[in-house]
Amino acid sequence: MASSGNRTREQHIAVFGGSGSGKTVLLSSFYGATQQEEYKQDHMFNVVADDTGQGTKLYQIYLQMKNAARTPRANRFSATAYSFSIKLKNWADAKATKNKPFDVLKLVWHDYPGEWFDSSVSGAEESQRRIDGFRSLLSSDVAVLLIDGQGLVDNAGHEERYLKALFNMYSNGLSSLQAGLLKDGKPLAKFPRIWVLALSKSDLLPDVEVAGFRDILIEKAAEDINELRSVLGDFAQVPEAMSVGEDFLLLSSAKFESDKIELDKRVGVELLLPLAAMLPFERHITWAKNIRNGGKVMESLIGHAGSMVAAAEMAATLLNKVKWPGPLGIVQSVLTNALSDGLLRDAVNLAEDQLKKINSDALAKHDYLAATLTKFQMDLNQAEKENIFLRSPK
Ligand SMILES: Nc1nc2c(ncn2[C@@H]2O[C@H](COP(=O)(O)OP(=O)(O)OP(=O)(O)O)[C@@H](O)[C@H]2O)c(=O)[nH]1
Ligand SMILES: [Mg+2]
Repeated sequence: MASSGNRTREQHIAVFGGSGSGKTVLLSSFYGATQQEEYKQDHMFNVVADDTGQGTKLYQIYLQMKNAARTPRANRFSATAYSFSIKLKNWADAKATKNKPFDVLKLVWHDYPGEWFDSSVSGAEESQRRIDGFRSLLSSDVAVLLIDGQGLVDNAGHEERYLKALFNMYSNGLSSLQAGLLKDGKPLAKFPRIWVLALSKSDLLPDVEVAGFRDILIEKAAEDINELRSVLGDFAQVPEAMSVGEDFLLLSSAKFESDKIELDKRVGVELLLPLAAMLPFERHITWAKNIRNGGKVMESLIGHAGSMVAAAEMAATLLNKVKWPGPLGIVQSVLTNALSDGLLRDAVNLAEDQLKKINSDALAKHDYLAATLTKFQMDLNQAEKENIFLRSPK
């Protein structure tokens, strides 16, 4: 996450799922779509893979699916991070972004091999490799836990069989890594604090809306989700500042048929960028408010993770209200002022028409950053209306 002095805002997203649950296809579907002309025309930014070789490989997977109905091979024991720059089309127009705390957005996507959860670890070396791989995920802001639609279809009527096994796999897998990840058992300041539950391959369950998906999970696996929440809570400082299993999402990377894969029939894939960019911001403001009211110190969040600073920066960027005090501004005081101003809360509670207005004003001023961020909020709101996304009510 960026702080003052650094013009880049990086959001990390980690995608977890058992082997074959659709992680690699999802990543390729996400990236491949951004490389299409239509996408470039429809958006105020281009998505560019920072590592050209990685980008080429991902795009190849996309094209092979699209043109030859070929699916990717399973990842074997290697966790990989993919870094994408979200390049605003007027990035060269320095005037438009000069008063912004940041002007470059990056999305770092961590693809974690499902096998690491599925199979028990054999040997010290592999165990260490798994811990190292996991450590790189710890910088993520948002974790997406995939629930495989195929698993629900295969266990129709007895979904608990699949769900219990899945959540236990996550809980046990994480528990077993705990000793290796925590130094002297001390909880971490930086840890993914938002764990979204996502139904992958939702095209296999065409009648299930996001609320129905949530209901299946709660009805059949509430205890197991609570257990996972408690395991995750042991990893992080200020565990009150976490949302585990409060947000739900439907995903489908493509429509898979016997002889073709239709990559333009997708659900939820385009939401991952807005989700990674906006959810941490929104949630941190809620936590800050609640934890302050509880008389607790936010310092651990502010000091170590810089998340509140990031939230204040985001609010300033969105609302276009505050003049940012320059690269090495007194972040703490800006933050305090912003909070007492109610500015942060304003920024997350923008009504639809306010959002639209800020969005069109920003566009008129060629402030593509504010326009993009407001569009992200609008996309999330729209997804809620379309019953593919359910945001934590908190
Ligand atoms: N119907 C449907 N099938 C999908 C979808 N995404 C993936 N699949 C199927 O699931 C298979 C596995 O997907 P992958 O993305 O390779 O799975 P993974 O999670 O990366 O698996 P590992 O690499 O082993 O961890 C694909 O080969 C497709 O057949 C989807 O959105 N809808
Ligand atoms: Mg894979």
